[in-house]
Order: sequence, then C-alpha cells, then structure tokens
Amino acid sequence: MGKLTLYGLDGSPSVRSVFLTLRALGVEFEYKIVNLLEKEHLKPEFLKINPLHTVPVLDDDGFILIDSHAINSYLVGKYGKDDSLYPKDLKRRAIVDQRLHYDSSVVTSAGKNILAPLLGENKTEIPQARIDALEGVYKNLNLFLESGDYLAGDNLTIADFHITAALTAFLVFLPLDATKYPKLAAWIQRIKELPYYEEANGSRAAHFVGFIKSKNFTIA
Ligand SMILES: N[C@@H](CCC(=O)N[C@@H](CS)C(=O)NCC(=O)O)C(=O)O
Repeated sequence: MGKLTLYGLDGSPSVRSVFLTLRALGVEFEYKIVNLLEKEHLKPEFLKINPLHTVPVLDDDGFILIDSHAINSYLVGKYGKDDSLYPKDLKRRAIVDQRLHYDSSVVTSAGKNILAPLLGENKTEIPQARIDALEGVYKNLNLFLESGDYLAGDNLTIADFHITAALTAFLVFLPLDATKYPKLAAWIQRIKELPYYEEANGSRAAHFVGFIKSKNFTIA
C-alpha cells in the first residue's frame, strides 16, 4: 500500500465522514490539518492540491481526489475487504447513491442555511423556516429507515457515515423528537454503538458543537 493522506479539519462533517470510512476499513493514513478559520485552504500550497479550496482531500500515493462522496466510494472500492459499505450490485448501489445525493444536496444546504448567519453574517438569529427545512430532512430520513435498519437498507453503508457526520452538528439546532421520528432516533443510537464512532466522529465534532453553542443563537 502506498502513502495515504487525508487533508481536513475535524469540524467539517465531510471530513468526519471520511474518518468513519477509513476507520471502518481499518486503513492507516496520515491526517494533515487544513485550518479553514486561519484560511489555510486559500494558501497557494493548498490551492495547488485542490483549486476548489474545499476539504476533505485525499492523496492516495499521488492520486488526488476531492469531495467526500467520491472519496468514500473510492476508498471502499480500493481498500474494502468486501463491498458491503458501497455495494457493487447495481440496484443496491443506486439506493446508496440516492442517499449520497440527498446528503450532498438537501442535507448540506439545510445545514449551510442554518450555519450561515452564525458563521458568515455575524448574526445570532436563525430564521424559523431554516429550522423547518431541517425538520423536513429528519422526516425524510425517518422514511428512508422504513426499509431497513440503515439508511440504504439492511446493511451499514457510506450513506450512514455521511448523514451521521452532518446530523451530529445539526442536532444542536433541532434536537430529535424520538416520538415523532422513532426510526431515526434508533438509527442514531445504532451508529453511535459502532466501535470506531467516538474516535472518528463524536469526539471530533465536539469542538465544533461547543463553538456553535457558544454563539447563544436564537430562532425566530
Ligand atoms: N461536497 C463537498 C463539500 C466540501 C466542503 O464544502 N467543505 C467545506 C468544509 S465542510 C469547505 O472546505 N469549505 C471551504 C471553502 O469552500 O472554501 C464534500 O463532500 O467534500
């Protein structure tokens, strides 16, 4: 195996989804922190690696890949002992892909819309409509879980990693009502029991979650 490097920052859900995949696969890698708050992602050294200036970036022995969704499916294809995290079967893979696209479109924009006032606009008030959109996400995830214990059916896949990493921060804005979304609540618990969950996601998200709470935001 060549040298594998992950560029990222713990606060980023996309980066934590890659951590979850790497830990699930048991692959060794080097972690290089790119501090977005200090604008390291805009420095010429990093722009040479990723002109889109986003994290995560994977460097697999000189092969550079950007976007967590592309990275996680590549990692399973290359390093997985089997294909369970990203099935080769066309129909099962299509269901995983649908969840991945849902993550990178709907879930990501719901999160960005909520975080924008706090991170980019120096405001502490979050419009209620943005929280309602997040509730719509919870509702859909609960629906996905009607077909199995995991988001894409009966097996754990990378779709679970992406959505887990995103929800970890969003639960601060809208705590989960388990009576309304029982399948989602049970799934969160199931994922938290993975032996590598805390190291790969829980503890890494903690600083960012604390940072959000420190903003003392209101919803109106
Ligand atoms: N779709 C991309 C999104 C990556 C992304 O937007 N990352 C954020 C951090 S969560 C970032 O690097 N932002 C800095 C920038 O866009 O300049 C992925 O899944 O990797």
